[in-house]
Amino acid sequence: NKIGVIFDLDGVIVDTAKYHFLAWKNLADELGFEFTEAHNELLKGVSRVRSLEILLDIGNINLPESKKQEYLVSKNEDYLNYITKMGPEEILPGAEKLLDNLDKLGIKYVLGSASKNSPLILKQVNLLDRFEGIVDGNSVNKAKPDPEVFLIGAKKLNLKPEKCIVFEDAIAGIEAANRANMTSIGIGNKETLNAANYNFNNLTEIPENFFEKFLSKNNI
Ligand code: G16
Ligand code: MG
Repeated sequence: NKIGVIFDLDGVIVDTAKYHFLAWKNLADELGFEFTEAHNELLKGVSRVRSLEILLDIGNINLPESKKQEYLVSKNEDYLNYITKMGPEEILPGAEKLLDNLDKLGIKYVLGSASKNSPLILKQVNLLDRFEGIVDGNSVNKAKPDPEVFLIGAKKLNLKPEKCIVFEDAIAGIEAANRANMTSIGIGNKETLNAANYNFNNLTEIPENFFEKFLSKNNI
C-alpha cells in the first residue's frame, strides 16, 4: 500500500460532541454555572482531563485534585449512558461510503482519536472491525496538537508520515497532522480549520475520485 488514512472519531465518523456537551453541562449545572454550546467548542479534540480544566476555568472554580478525579469519573459515567444507546444510524453522512471507497481502492485506514471510549463507540456503530488499528486516548501520552497519536497511526499502517492522510474536525487535530508531516483534511468550518491542506464541510463533499487524484498529483 502506497498511502493510508487516519480518521479522527468525534466530529468526523460520529457526532459524539453532543453527548460530551450534555455530560459536561450536567456537571456545570451541579457546580452552579452556565456551560454553553460555544464553550463546548473549546473542548473538541481535547483530552478528558484537559476538558475538565477548561470547564473549571469557565466557571472560575478551583478544586482539589481528589474532587477533580471524582468529577472525571462521574462525567464519564454520564457520557457512557448516552454512548451505550448509540447505533449505526448515528454514523455521520458520507462516512460509510468513504470507507467503502477506501476498501475498493485497497487503501488501509486506522483511527486516531483522543477518546478513551473509542473502541466502545466504534463497536456501538458496528465499525470496529473495519479499521486496521485503533490509536486513541488509551495508547497516547501526549494529546493533540502533539503529533504522537498520528505518528503511532502511521506505524500501524506501516507507512511514512508523508504517505498518510488525516481527516480531522478540530483545530488541535489539524495542527497535530501538520506537525506530523501528513496531509491534513479539515472537516467542518473552512475558516476555523484554515490550517488544513484541504477543506470540506462534511464527508459527503469528498469527490469520488479524491484518492486517485491525490495519488497522481503526488506522483505516487
Ligand atoms: C474526543 C472529543 C473530545 C473529548 C476527547 C476525550 O476526541 O473530541 O471532546 O474530550 O475525545 O474523550 P473521552 O472522554 O471519551 O476519553 P476525538 O479526538 O475523537 O475528536
Ligand atoms: Mg474530533
